[in-house]
Amino acid sequence: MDQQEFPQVETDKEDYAPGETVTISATGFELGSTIKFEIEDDPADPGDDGDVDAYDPIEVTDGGEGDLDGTENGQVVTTWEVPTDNNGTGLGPPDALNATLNLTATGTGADGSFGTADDRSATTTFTDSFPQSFLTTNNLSIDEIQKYLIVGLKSQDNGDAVNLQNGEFGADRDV
Ligand SMILES: [Ca+2]
Ligand SMILES: [Ca+2]
Ligand SMILES: [Ca+2]
Ligand SMILES: [Ca+2]
Repeated sequence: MDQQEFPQVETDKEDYAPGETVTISATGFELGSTIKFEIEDDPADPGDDGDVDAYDPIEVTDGGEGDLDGTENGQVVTTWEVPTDNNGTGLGPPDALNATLNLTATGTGADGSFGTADDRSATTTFTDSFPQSFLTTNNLSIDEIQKYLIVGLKSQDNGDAVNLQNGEFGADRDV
């Protein structure tokens, strides 16, 4: 490795809820290289939908458009939104709900190409849980949690509820 930093990838939190934004940082990669971020459900823990989902890869060049740190420094910062539905249908249990997700960042290395000997990669994991705070602070039952997904808080204590069994939006619901 000579003087180079060891490549690493990390997320800003360990656990997220559906619809949350994951901020991803990859560091210690070759200056100006392109990094591909691949996210998929862990086959051993694919979530409530039962599918091992693989999500669209994200490719960002260090210092290029989409690199949120805006400079060529061997680090790429990007974001990924946790799914709110199943397989893009707009319905059903979110793809990653209660799953463990594996995140792999692969850098092209100095040659600018994937699939060659100087590629380098790093991995990490994170999870997508139903927010525990809903359970504890709102005194909801597990039955209710399994039946409804609260997709957005409109105010301090009110949100839209989706019935996970038929995919319909319910009326505004106190949560
Ligand atoms: Ca950068
Ligand atoms: Ca899944
Ligand atoms: Ca799915
Ligand atoms: Ca390469």
